[in-house]
Amino acid sequence: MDPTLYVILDRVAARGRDLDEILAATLEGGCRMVQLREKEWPSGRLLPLAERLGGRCRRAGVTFIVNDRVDLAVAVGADGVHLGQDDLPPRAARPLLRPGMILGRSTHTLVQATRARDEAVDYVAVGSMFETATKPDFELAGPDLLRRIRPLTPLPLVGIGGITHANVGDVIRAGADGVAVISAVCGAPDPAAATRRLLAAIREARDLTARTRRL
Ligand code: TZP
Ligand code: MG
Repeated sequence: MDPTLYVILDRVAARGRDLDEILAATLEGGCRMVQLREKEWPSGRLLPLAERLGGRCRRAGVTFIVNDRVDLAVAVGADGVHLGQDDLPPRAARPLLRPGMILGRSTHTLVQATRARDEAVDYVAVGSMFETATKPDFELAGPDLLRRIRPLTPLPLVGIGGITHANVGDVIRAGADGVAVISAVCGAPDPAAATRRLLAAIREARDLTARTRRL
């Protein structure tokens, strides 16, 4: 699992554009971890799309995660599932997963992040980093929450919410191992170029953080 740039494919955010094409473009741009997020379609309709996108990720050696739906993640042989605070708690979901499957958890507070750590999840998403139109009921946490969670766990921390190439540095400098984005890639006119630009900004922030630490 390399969560440096974790691209979430969301049909609504893609506004009618084909998710297969966006996936191909973001893989071309260098993304190594992908999530399928579908809030409306019933499982039967979603299954073929999840199989197709998951198959493409598998062939590329890229981690493929399904949002919300443990059953679908298992059914399509995904690498893992991502669960929010209103989904199955990790202690209920873990026994349903195949051994070795990744379980990610969304958190918005220090208490939730501490609980996720104690529930043996594999990575913790922290958000929302900034204001976002993608999730109208977002809770604004800011990079400062991530900075406060950082010393509490060695688990990979992934910032999420309103992240663009212009502000991603703030999230990395706060201690994130990576960032998850929806609109910055799914809504971009050129998703491959957007992926490359985000990765370049992440690398720059990491280099700067490493240099600062050595001083
Ligand atoms: N969880 C917290 S903020 C958010 C989710 C799913 C939305 C992220 O979307 P975007 O477009 O990258 O702001
Ligand atoms: Mg959810």
